[in-house]
Amino acid sequence: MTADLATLTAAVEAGNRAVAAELTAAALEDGQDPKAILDAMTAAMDQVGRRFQDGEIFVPEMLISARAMKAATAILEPALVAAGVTPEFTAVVGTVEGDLHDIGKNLVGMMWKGAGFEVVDLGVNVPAARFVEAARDRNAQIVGLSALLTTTMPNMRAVVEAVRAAGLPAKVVIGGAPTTPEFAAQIGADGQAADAGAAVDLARRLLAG
Ligand code: B1M
Repeated sequence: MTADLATLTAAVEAGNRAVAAELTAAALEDGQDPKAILDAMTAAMDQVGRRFQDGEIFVPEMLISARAMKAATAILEPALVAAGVTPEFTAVVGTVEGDLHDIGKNLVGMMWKGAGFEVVDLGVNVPAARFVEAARDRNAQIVGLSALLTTTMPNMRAVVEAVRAAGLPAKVVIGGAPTTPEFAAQIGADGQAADAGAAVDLARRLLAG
């Protein structure tokens, strides 16, 4: 198989897991730069995020692309580590205390990984103190909170307050069906994203200063 990076981008975007993995292995065998291989996959996920935001594709397609990227990055990871390519930013993500919904949160985590962030996924039902502990331990630049229930939304405020009280510099991003930009402003979060593609744009915008 020819290790053409444009074909790799297309395979990840189409969610063709086997081809994406094979092309990644072939590109490494050809001696191509691991960072260039990663950039080819990230370009695919950028496009997936845009198409999702534009309503051209839906959750299943996005999940399939994210899984193709996951399979390919697993092959690439040892080469990235050996080449000293480390993610520029770390994001801690979780569903807030009392809330067990994780599909949207997982998508956001996958898309952030696709954007080249290191993602520390704390899972569901995460208390404020756990977000603070992980953000501090991992020197995270972003803390991402998900909530799907109107009854658990107030727990987002507790996390924002705990992150600020701990003096952490991380930007706090919230999301989930019942959240709004107005609610984010009310609780002192740095922003709200309506979907996983928007979460990538928002994080990049906040990290750019
Ligand atoms: Co639940 N549930 N559920 N549920 N559930 C909803 C949310 C509900 C709207 C259904 C309804 O009544 N129509 C309703 C909430 C009503 C409300 O509060 N306004 C509800 C309820 C009431 C409940 C229970 C209380 C039911 C009960 O037990 N009586 C219970 C609560 C349990 C708990 O959490 N403590 C419950 C349980 C469950 C299941 C366990 C059965 C299951 C969750 C399984 C799982 O997640 N592993 C479940 C499901 C599947 C749903 C629905 C049907 C689907 C949610 C979903 O995964 N959507 C949901 C109804 C619905 O949304 N149509 C419902 C797909 C997902 C991709 O979208 O999560 O919105 P979403 O994520 C999007 C965006 O919101 C955004 O990006 C994602 C991708 O674009 N986003 C972020 C999400 N997090 C983000 C974070 C960001 C940025 C963007 O930055 C960090």
